[in-house]
Amino acid sequence: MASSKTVGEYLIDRLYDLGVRHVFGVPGDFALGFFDLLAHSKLQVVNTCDEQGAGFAADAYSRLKGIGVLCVTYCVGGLKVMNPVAQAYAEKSPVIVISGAPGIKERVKHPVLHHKIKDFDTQFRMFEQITVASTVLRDGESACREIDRVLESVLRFKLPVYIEFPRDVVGLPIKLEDHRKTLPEEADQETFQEAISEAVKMINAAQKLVIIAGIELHRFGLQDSLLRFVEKTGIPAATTIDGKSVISDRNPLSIGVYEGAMGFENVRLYVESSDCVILLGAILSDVNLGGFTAHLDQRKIINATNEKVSIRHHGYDNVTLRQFLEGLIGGDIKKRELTSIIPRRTPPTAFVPVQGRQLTTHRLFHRINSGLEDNTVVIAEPGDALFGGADLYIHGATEFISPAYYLSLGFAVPAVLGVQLARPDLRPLVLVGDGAFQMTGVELSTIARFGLNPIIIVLNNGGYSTERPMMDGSFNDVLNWNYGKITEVLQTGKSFDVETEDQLDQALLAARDYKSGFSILNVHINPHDSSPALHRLTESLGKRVK
Ligand SMILES: Cc1ncc(C[n+]2csc(CCOP(=O)(O)OP(=O)(O)O)c2C)c(N)n1
Ligand SMILES: [Mg+2]
Repeated sequence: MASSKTVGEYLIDRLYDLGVRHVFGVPGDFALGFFDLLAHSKLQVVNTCDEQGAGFAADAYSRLKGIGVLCVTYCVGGLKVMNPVAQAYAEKSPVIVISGAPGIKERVKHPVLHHKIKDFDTQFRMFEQITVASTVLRDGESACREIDRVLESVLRFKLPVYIEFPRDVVGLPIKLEDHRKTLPEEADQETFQEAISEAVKMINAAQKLVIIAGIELHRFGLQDSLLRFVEKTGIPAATTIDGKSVISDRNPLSIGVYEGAMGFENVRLYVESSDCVILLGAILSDVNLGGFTAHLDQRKIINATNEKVSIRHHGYDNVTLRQFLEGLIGGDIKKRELTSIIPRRTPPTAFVPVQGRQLTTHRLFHRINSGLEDNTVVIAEPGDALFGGADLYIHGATEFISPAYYLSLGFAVPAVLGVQLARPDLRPLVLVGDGAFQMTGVELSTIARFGLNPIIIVLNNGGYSTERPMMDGSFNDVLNWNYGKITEVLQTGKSFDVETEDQLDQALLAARDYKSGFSILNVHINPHDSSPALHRLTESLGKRVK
C-alpha cells in the first residue's frame, strides 16, 4: 500500500514504538536530512562532542532502556563508532546504528566523493562484521521490509544492527507492508519440556545449589523473573561481574560477585563446592572467571543462555533464556531453607574519616560503598575503578553499569548521557581512571549542556596503574591534569581536590547536596596502590605459583 509517510518518518515511528526517546550522534552532510527530521520528531537528538562518546552513550542507554540509537555520518563518523558498537556486540547491548551515506543516484558513475574510503559499500561491509543484521535502504519499495527485518533481529538477539540511509532515500514515500509477524524462534514444546524436566530432576536431587546470574538477564529484562525464581526455590544467587546488580545486594539470597580468585574467597568456596550450579545468561569469559582462576565442573552445571540450554553434557537448542527461566519457575522445585552456610552480603560499615590521613584506594571504596543511596547508579570504567567497583553493595537492580567483558576505556563519562536520559530518576556516580578520563572526558561538555548531574570521581594515579604490574614503562604515564579546572572551561559544575580521607568525605557530602549540575572530584592516589579486589587476585595467583 502506498502511503503519505516517508522512509525517514517510518523509521522514526518504529523507533518510538520500540520505546526509544533519544538518539545520540554527530551530524554531517550525508546525515543532515535525517537529523533535521529527527529534530522535528518525537525523539530528542543528543549531539555529543565526538562520535565515540555517542556510541558509548547509546550502549549505556540500551542497557537501561532496552534499545539505544546512534546516528552518524558516512565513514568519518561511522568508523569512529566501530569500537563502541563492537563493545555493544560483545556485551549483547542492542544498539541501532543509523549512518547517513551518499545518495543512491549519486553513486551511479562511481564519482570520487568526500568521506568515501574504497567503494561505496566499504563501511557497510565493515559493519557486517560487528552487527547481527544490516541493510542499505535503497528505495521506498523495499525500505519497510528491510527496516522491519533488521529491527526484528534487534529484538530477538539483543545485538547491534546497522541501517545505512542514503541521503536521497530519507524523503521518499514508503510502501507500507506488515512484516512484523515473525515471532522469535523458540524450541518446540517437546524439547522445552525435556529440558525443564531434566533440570528440575537435577535441582531436586542436589544438596547444595547456587545460581550464577549473568549479563543476558540484564539485557532481556529478566531481573524480576530471576527474583521470582530465587524466592520460590530459596537458591542463593551469585552474579558474574558483568551480571553484577541483576539482583539487589539487599536480597538475603544475593551472595555477591563470583569471579574466581578476584572475588571473595567465601563466595568462591561456596560456588565451587556446590553440587548443582545454575548458570543463567552468563558468558564464561576470562574476566568473569577471574582470569580463568574459577573452577566449574561441567558435570554439575545447568547452563542456560538465550541460544541454548546445556545440562551436564546434553544440549537443548533454541530454548531461550526467558522460556527456560519461566519453565523453571513453573516447575515442581522444592524450596530450600536459608541456612547459615550461605555467604550473606553485609551492608557496608560506616566510614569514619581520619583527619589528614592520605587516601588509599581501599579507603576510597569504603567511603563510596557506605555513601551509596537508593537512587545511585554506579558507572565503572575498566581499570581499578571496575576491580574496586565489583565489591560495592548495590541497592537496586541494574544499577551497576560497566563494560566488564570487552573492557573498552572511555565508556564511563559518555555513559552518563545514556544512563541519566534513560532513567532520570537515577543519579550516576562515575568511577573513572585518569587515563580513561583523558580519552572521552570531553563529553562532560554534553553532560553540562543537557543539564545532567552525575558525580564523577577521577582516580588520579598518574596513568595506567592496571598495566604497571604487568609491564611498566613511561608508556603507562599520562600528564597530570588539574581535572577540577574543567568547571572553569565549561563554566558550570563543582569541583573538589581530594588528597585525604576527610577531604573525600567533605567533597562527597557537598557533591551529594549540589544537584543542579555535575560534580568532579580529582582524587589523588599513589600510582602503586590498588583496590582490594586486585590485591586478592595477585595474592591468590602468587600463592598458586609458590
Ligand atoms: C580503549 C582502550 N585502550 C587501551 C586499553 C588497555 N588498558 C587497559 S587498563 C589501561 C589503563 C587505564 O588507566 P586508567 O584509566 O588511569 O585506570 P587505572 O589502570 O589507573 O586504574 C589500559 C590502557 C583498553 N582497555 N581500552
Ligand atoms: Mg590511572
